[in-house]
Amino acid sequence: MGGWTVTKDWIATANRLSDWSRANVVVAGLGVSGFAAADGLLELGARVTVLDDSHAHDDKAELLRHLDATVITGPGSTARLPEGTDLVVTSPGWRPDAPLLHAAAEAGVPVWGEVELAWRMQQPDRVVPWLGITGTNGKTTTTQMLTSILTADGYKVAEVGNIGRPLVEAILDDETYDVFVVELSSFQLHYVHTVALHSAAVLNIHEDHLEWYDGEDGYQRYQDDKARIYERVTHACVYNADEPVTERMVEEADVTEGARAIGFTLGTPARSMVGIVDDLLVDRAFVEQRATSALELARVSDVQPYAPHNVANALAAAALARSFGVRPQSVAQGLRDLKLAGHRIQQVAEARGVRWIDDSKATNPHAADSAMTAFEHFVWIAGGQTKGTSFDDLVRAHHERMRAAILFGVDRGVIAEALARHAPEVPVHVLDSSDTGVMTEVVRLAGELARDGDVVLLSPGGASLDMFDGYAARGDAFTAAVEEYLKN
Ligand code: UMA
Repeated sequence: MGGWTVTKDWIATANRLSDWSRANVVVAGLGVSGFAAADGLLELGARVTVLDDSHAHDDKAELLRHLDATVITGPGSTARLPEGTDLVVTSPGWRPDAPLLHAAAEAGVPVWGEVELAWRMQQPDRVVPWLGITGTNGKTTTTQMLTSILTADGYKVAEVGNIGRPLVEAILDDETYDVFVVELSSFQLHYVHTVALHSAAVLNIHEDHLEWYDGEDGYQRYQDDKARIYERVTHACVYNADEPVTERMVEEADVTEGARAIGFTLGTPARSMVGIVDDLLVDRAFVEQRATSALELARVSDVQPYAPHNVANALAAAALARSFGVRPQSVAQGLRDLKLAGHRIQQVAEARGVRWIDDSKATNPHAADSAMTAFEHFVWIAGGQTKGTSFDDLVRAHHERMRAAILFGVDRGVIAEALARHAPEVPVHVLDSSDTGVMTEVVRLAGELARDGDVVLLSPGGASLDMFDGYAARGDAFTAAVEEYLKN
């Protein structure tokens, strides 16, 4: 046996063909991405130690132990970095100042995310192009739109990343894919170093996740992480022409030579953009004579559910698809075929002149803003974990059409204060119970407050984990309560 050791240079270029047998790799977290990362590293032949502060995933721990990983779980397990660690692969939810990651940084040990690991793990003879999407809101919808468009064009697509399926899992899959559609969160992008996407889009940038990005420069660091998606892009950097900050990100990115900047806009597109002309989505970026011609991609009415922000999402998806060579008619087909997952401005009932809308997926004020823009008069149901965000702009923009507000969940006070400041005329009902059954009371109150022609809008503006297992569970609780209420 040769006497070589794992060096930083080795890690900087390590890939699937490298000899991983001497690499001591710590996987931080045993959630969805941690499990996939550990599985992938074991497949590479690395010496794997997995650490997690909770016992929540002890079933997975057992599985990995059978595959020869060392797994330590429970409180205190992640307090220090094991001696001799060459590389840490972290889960996205871990902040860089978590003691383990801080210790790695102090010791000069590289920290990758699961996305970076997946990039290195690709088969050199079947490298699959990645089309990436980030932004504060609309990531999941746009990811689904793009998947549907590519599928309509005949491609075999893996939909991966923040949307729920780890990239490493798709890399290890026996199936071969033509293309990966990757939803990327700012957390994931923070821990990416060499990934070079075929094309990438930043949809929009608004305050979110200030619990991860705390401190005075937190919002700037959030934006900086989002901008990392454009680094090394080989074909197209898609930006939101209606949000100049995203264009600046492209200008400042170190892209691969030949990569183009492509804008999307809800207005008439200039050259090298996609946008709207009359009631059509048109392409002035991927056409032969860009100076003069515009190519029809779809009708605005092909976008579902219809709302201006969804048309913007569709344009971004179309730009990414076109950068990959998708035929124009497949854009319309893909948008029409799309069946969006629930809880996004989803009508769950209409009775006695009132429409009941579940927008539980709105976990920050900007997402709630999109929903409110779509309705004339509404009773607003809000609450949950507000993550340090401000509701002032949201309330200022919409209070005149707000019939009443019903607040619940851990940060109800934050929203109540914004309403008191900017909308003292709006009746506000604050429910203090933290029992999930509070939804019954929320719906009963909303039913009493709504007038003929109103919408009752659950668009919480906060995350759901204070009371529910996720935004879907919160939306389901709402729907169940509405159905029960309407029976009476
Ligand atoms: N843990 C510790 N110590 C810490 C922090 C966490 O031990 O200091 C452990 C936890 O006990 C837990 C594990 O780490 O067992 C959790 O890791 P994680 O929070 O990174 O979650 P995963 O299960 O790996 O899921 C992640 C994404 N989660 C987050 O970014 C918070 C999922 O996005 C993603 O679908 C999945 O990887 C696959 O890529 C979810 C999400 O909420 C949907 N994303 C945020 C959003 O969309 O707003 C960014």
